[in-house]
Amino acid sequence: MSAFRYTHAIVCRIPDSYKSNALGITSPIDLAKARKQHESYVAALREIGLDVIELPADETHPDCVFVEDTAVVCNGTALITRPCHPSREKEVDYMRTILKNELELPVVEISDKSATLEGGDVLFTGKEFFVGLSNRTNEAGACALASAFPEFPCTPIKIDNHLHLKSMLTMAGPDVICVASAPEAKDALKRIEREATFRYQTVTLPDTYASNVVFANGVLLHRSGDEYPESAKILEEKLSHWTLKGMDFSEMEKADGCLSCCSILIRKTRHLKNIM
Ligand code: CIR
Repeated sequence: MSAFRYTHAIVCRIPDSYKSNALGITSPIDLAKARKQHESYVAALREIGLDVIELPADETHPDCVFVEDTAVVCNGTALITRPCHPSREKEVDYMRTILKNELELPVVEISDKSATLEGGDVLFTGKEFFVGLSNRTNEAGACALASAFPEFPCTPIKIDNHLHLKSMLTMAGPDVICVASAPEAKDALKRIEREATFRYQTVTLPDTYASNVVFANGVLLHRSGDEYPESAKILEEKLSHWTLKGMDFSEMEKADGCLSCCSILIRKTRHLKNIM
């Protein structure tokens, strides 16, 4: 079964505090527009067949909409991360409860107190992990990821000038990496290609934020042609075998967020218990 087939998604609604207190705001956020864009994103996740768990907005955590950073879920196990920024540290508490109690997933914690790890730095290709060593994720965090998922190769990739590894490259399908054309993204890709256990094709996009896509259940969610026409056109030309769905996400981008940041995708398998 493809690694990109999912049954559930976890998202979190946008609190009022997002408008002024999210980290890294680059220009004024239109909160109503942000919520509309987020609602369309959630609707798109439902359309592709996911059971979406929507967490309530948490005013004490202005960045709580960026759930991806709080846990890495793969192969039926959830690793609770250790976000680097103090204002985000406690976002994991609620996520842990949902993963454990609602989704009944085995949860792994990081015991090394020096470790920092954010989900935005974790790229899972379906066969192996790459983990960005960034301002948010350190080597101890990368080691914690490797020990939580020993069944997959896990390779650290040093990144420069971007928030996370997935701020400049993501999976656009099985074995296809969608990468930005910015020099730092090309450098990161070179490191990936040099160290990878498997081989990948690439699609290069001129717009860095457009390189963050979500591929799930045969559908590619990407930044809309209204926002990034050149990048959308390239995706339409090169990946027309998938169902493509363009999304506006300008108001998340203003706080350095992108499409993948706003969900944790999960494949929950049904176990047959006590059949004897
Ligand atoms: C932050 O700086 O932590 C948030 N404003 C943006 C986090 C984006 N998350 C992600 O790319 N996975």
